Amino acid sequence: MYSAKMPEGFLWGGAVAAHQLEGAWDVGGKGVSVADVMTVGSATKPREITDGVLPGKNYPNHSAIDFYHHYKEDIKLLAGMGFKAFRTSIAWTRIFPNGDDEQPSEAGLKFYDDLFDEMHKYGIEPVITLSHFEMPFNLAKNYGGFTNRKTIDFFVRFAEVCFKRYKDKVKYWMTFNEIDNQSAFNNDFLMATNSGILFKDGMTDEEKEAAMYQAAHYEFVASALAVKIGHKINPDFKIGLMINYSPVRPLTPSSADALLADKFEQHRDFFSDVQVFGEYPKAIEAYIEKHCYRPDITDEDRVVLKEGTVDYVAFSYYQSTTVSSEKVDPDDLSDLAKAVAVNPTLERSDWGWEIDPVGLRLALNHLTDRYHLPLFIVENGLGAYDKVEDGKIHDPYRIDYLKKHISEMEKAVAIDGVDLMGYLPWGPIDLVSAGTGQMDKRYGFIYVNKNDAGVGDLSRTPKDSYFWYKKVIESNGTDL
Ligand code: P53
Repeated sequence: MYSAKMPEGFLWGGAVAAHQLEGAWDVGGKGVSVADVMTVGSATKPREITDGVLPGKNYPNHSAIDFYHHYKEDIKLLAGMGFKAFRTSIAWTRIFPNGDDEQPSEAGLKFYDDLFDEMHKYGIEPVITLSHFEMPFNLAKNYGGFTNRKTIDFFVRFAEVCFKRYKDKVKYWMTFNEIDNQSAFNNDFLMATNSGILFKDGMTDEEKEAAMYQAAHYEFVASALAVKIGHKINPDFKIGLMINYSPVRPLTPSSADALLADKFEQHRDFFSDVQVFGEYPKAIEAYIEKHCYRPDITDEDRVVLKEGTVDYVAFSYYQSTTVSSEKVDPDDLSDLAKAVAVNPTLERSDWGWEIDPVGLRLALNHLTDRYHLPLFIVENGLGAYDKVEDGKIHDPYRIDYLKKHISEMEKAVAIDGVDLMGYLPWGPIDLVSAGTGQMDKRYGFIYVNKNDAGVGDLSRTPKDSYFWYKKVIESNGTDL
């Protein structure tokens, strides 16, 4: 298997999000977030988004793996693999419980002070997402989330408080996690997690798409303002965007499929285009115009977008996307999901996610060619069922997946010259799945004893992959 030494200072580590592991959902004055009103689902059953926290429902994020009370033990275990960096998010509702509060909560700020100190004790660099699927529920329910211009101010206030408080503890920031997920504007889960939009029954697809373009625009402005303020607070900050990147390819060699693949990619890349170039791509301006969506975009907004462009491009990579024009006209991209086809050359995980290591090399090349900025892989991995046998967890499938992806990543760096900041695979310690709310969809190097029903003593056990990944880091990527 191909391997190459990564550059000096390469950030090996892992990535999580506050709401998926902290638990303690109402401790220290924390408010209710959109993640707190999502029930448990499964590979086939979507999570339900309830109107507030209702009795008798199973909300897995409420307790998660109780990282809030176990973080010292957990950071120590991660440090045992030689982690150089650890990505997590700051739960917005620990700092501003309702989102529109005048003053931040000291208890929330203190928790992250302690967490970052603990990481620095082991030489682990924090990589921090400001908004990772956990907007205050109050902003979603009573303000319409990011469809409301006021939410820009609430987010910017939150960002500014965090930048000021942690200016000497955190250098690497990201504004919005996977901001491009909402391109699937008729998916209730993705709209709630990205933008705090809770659709009312009976809304048409056109109304949903219009809401998405408006929310995305306000997020771009909020992100650009945060970048500007952050750089003033500490000029050494590196503030990035974050997308869920999936290289798109045609199912057949037909020109219709090729055109569709390009159009599909345009509709997803536009989220990163705006944050890197500080302006909307022509194709999207034309699309919005043609569909008469007319989002509120002011001249002043356009100046802000230009002034607040990002320092680097962070992305998650799980799978590539294959599209077919059989059911979709490339001039009518109102339902991107309908264009997606099964790629017959790839295997799939138990949750139907296609496994495509070479897709990661393609992603690194595409993003470098398009943006000419440093890249950062801040998620990658395989969600899988694990079995405990005699107290041990043998997970060769996870090692195999990661090994192949790291090898392709190393080709992109060593052969293709990609400027890559680091590799932070998803969920180094088992946590609650975002998509399904399950515990049994596991990504971790560290097993956490808790199942989908919420049963287990929360004990932590290193899996075989733990010792394998330690070797990879120790050898700076040469010993796969
Ligand atoms: P889970 C959808 C598509 C791709 C990535 O996902 C996604 C989602 C939302 O589920 O989420 C990212 O847990 C996200 C993480 C999430 C991870 O991928 O559904 O940034 O919060 O946990 C894996 O298996």
